[in-house]
Amino acid sequence: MTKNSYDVVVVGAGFAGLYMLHNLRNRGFSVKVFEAGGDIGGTWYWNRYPGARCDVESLEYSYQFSDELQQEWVWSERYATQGEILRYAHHVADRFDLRRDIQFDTHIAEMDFDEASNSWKTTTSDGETVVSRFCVMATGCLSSTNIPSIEGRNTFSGGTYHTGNWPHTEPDFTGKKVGIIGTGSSGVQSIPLIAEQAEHLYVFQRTPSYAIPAYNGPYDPEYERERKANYKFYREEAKNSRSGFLLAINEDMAMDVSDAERQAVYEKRWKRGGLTFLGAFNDLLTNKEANDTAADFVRGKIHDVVDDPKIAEKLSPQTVVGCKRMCVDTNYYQTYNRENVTLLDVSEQPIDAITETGIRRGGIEIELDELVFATGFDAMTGALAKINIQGRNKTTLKEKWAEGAKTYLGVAISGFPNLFIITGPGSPSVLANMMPAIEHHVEWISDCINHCRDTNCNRVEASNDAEEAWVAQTNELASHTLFPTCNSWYLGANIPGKPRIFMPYLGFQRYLAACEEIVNEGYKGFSLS
Ligand code: NA7
Repeated sequence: MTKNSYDVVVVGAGFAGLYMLHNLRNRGFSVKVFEAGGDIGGTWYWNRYPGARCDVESLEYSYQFSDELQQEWVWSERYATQGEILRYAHHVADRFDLRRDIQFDTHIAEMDFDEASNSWKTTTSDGETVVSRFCVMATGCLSSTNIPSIEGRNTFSGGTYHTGNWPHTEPDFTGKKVGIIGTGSSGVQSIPLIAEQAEHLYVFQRTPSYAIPAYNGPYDPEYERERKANYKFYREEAKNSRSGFLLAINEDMAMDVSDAERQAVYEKRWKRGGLTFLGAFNDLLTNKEANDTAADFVRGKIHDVVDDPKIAEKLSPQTVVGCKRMCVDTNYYQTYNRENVTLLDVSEQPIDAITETGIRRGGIEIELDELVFATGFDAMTGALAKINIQGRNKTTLKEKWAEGAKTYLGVAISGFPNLFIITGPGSPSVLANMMPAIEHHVEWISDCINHCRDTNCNRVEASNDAEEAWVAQTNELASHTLFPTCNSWYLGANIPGKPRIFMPYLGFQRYLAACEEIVNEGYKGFSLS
């Protein structure tokens, strides 16, 4: 084997890439990982904005492949900060000696499949090439930042930031007039902290989000001890759930109980905090009438917190709860009671332009020193689309996905043999708990590569029919829910011109069962040759 030849090339050194490397290396494969960032961590390397935290509880948003690891690591809070999660990633990399196979600060420009040798040639933007039988794309599903093409966006002379590409030297907003565009999870998390620093914060909101209080705080040692003592049980419970984490979904239907009972259930969930609110009733995401009751409840809470009823009204979403990912907040709505915070509704009065000195809206210029884009990502496909990936017959992935992203199981693409994606479109990852989804994909892919080695196969490829059936099933499952009713990034609707296709597969447990069945039936839907 030459120096530039490997069994597997992995692109990305976030949690997916790190575990992929570890798992494949343990099985004796030679692996090379390329990472665009200067260090490990992926999402948690880039998203360093004030208030960045995970919205899944720390004891669940963590690896389970090593019991020693899950026992030894101590999480300080219910919802860990970006910094703590990154420290955890570093601990994992050190513990399993992962860095020696990772090349940092390296963008991948091209990947070409050679049909004669059944191998991939990967080319970096510096022109370095490596050859491998297999490639695994661990490029993340929320990693390609979206900056909207607002007129004059490059003319602003102050500091500009995107929450998903936050500078490593923390900006100081003290005494500054700051504008922030976007009120999704990143906006909701950062707005309260930026408001504490800034002289004045202007929030440009297009669509309000539903936010549920986190009630974050240090873990109770007894709670942590019990969870860790029974980790196996809790992890299994999560795998057997719809979402891959413990939402404690109530089996009752919302409209089958009295109004008073329903309110009491919502109240209890609200006090518990976090995404478990969505588990208040079994049919919240399938029955509009049921969903309306939850929406009314949250709107009522917003009005309770926000002093000015007009601002409360503007902050109150009219969309389906949970249709876009709910935000988990700390003092978000309370922030609008501050005198130094102004909410500007850009659905009512759009931004005309970004200028050298601020933002012009309705002919009036709002002067700003700093401008923050909390405008999200070209989700699930963006990072892959940036690489010129050429499969069989020189077809590029961009061409293949021109009408919408299609995969088989969210891990393989017809026409792109020996290439795997972790948490790709068609996988349940973004509507589930990302960590167990990543671990599952990694293990499934690694098993498949291993199976290929054991059976002397050189090429593994998803069939077009299997892929079409998977896409149809993904959309069919979504069509029985309220998910397709809003302009979410799940549908690609946040990016102008992006083809609309519902990308996440609904149902974590169902997905795991499908993947297992496909293997048991001899990798049904794949050709192994
Ligand atoms: P999101 O959830 O995609 O939020 C992006 C926000 O930016 C959202 O409020 C958008 O409004 C807003 N946006 C985007 N383009 C514009 C323009 N042109 N004008 C005004 N407002 C705009 O991204 P996040 O980073 O907050 O969260 C991503 C995920 O990370 C989240 O789902 C969690 O899983 C963690 P819109 O709703 O499109 O009207």
